Amino acid sequence: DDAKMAWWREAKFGMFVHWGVYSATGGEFRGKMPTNSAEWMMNKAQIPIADYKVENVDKFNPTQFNAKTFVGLAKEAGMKYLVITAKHHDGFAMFHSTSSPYNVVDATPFKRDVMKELAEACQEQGIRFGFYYSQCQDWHHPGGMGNGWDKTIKRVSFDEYVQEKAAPEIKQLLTEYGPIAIFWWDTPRDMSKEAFDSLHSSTNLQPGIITNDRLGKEYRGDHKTFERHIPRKGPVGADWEVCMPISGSWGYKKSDRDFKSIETLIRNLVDIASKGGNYLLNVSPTGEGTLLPQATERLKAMGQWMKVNSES
Ligand code: FUL
Repeated sequence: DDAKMAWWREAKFGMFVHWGVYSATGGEFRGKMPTNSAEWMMNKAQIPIADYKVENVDKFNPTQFNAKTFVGLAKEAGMKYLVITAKHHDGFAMFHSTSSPYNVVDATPFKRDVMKELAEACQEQGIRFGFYYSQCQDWHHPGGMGNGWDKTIKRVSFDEYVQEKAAPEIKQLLTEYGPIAIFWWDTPRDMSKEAFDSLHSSTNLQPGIITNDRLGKEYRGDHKTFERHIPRKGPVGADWEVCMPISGSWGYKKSDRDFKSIETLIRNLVDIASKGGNYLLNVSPTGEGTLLPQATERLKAMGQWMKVNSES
């Protein structure tokens, strides 16, 4: 659909944000760093739900977070859209979910709906706003996929999870947060036709919304997602996007030393844009709610480079 894709094709550059209760400890669990990508720590360290609550949910209090400043930085970097983890695989909702109390407002000391704050700041500053939502994996709900380690869970069916949590949360995200430009599915698995239909049909609640290709095999969405790597050639006749963390981890990881150089980041952007794709560059707010100076510095430098090179 050319008309609806027009702004996205033009945009070229967007901000991806992985932020969740895993950020509170920077991917560390009781002094150990179980994983390369912090948002996977609950799974990699096989953390029981009860311990994750004590170590991460109860400690999530990002008092330095300021949505306006945050979005301002994306804008300064030359980014045109922002996609953020409304719920990652750990099952924790970073918005005020009305279907599960396992959310940032009801379960953390912070009690602020950070998705609402970001939605508003994006609207004010002219940045298109989108949600990432892990529709299949949910390591908290007893019917969600992926948690095979917590034996205290009394399992229920996946369809129950969809009906009780995923479907209503997605619906809420698409109706209570203003204009939503993008819905970004992740880690597709097989689901019943009913489950697919109920999730997929929700996206009609936002006219013109753009989705990626990770809902399920049969659903191609509006654009292809490449993860962490740039294809040698862009796929013919398809819209596509490369998502990539600015450092090594998607979620904030303490002592992450894998920040890409400014030169690499600018080359990546040029490489992708020249092949017809978009660059969705991920940043990782800390447990305080701010970015590390390494990230801020790089975003500003990219914005500066673009400014200089677009003035004739
Ligand atoms: C992956 C996820 O498992 C990662 O944690 C991350 O969100 C990445 C963008 O997609 O498949």
